[in-house]
Amino acid sequence: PHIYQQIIEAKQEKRKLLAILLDPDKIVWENLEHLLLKINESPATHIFVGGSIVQATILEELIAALKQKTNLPVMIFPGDPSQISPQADAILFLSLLSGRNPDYLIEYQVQAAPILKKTNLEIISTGYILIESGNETAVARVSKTQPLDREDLDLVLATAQAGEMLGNKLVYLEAGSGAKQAVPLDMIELIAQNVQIPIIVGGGIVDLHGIQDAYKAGADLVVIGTAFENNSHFFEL
Ligand code: 1GP
Repeated sequence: PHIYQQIIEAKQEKRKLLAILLDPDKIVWENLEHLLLKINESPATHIFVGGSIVQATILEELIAALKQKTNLPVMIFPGDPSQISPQADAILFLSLLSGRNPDYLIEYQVQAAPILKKTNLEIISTGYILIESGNETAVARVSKTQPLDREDLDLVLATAQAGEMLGNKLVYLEAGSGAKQAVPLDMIELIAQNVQIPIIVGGGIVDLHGIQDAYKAGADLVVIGTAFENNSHFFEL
């Protein structure tokens, strides 16, 4: 379980972590070499791979390229149990705690368990909490769940704490890919002060200030998807 151990150590040493999220469906394959180069030049510490709907062969191809051409840990960030690849290093074993759709709370985890047992993937159970972001995001649409009200700090905190009590190793505060508004900073702060496990924050963060602000509020790992997807020079700005 060394990837999780590294995340814990980074938290203890107050070293902030950064993940680039790659959606296999949005990869422009002609530009793959360039993309890999930019990932290697970036300050990223992790690569997340996943999306709402992903074709299996494309997933395998992308992970193979990442493992060959980068040294960063590749973590699957699955939309459903079809998105499991034994070539990755770890998987965020998500439970969508903000929603009340049993498929995303337990059914998909039951389906995934026997598949995961046949791999050597490091399994990192993650309480996944979708926060309302001013626009409908793919997570809400595909999971058919309501995000939590961005003003209801008490409910978000109770949800994160329930996740921690259930044994989740990470909490992921998610505004959704392409969110209009990122996770509120006071929300990150409150969760950081009241849970012990590391906090991932992502969705709608579009500039370096947004990353710094999330870190300052208490995020341990920030996820950047769309901004890097739209501009491979994003981290040079
Ligand atoms: C989505 O949190 C990630 O799951 C990243 O979102 O694409 O908005 O950066 P963006």
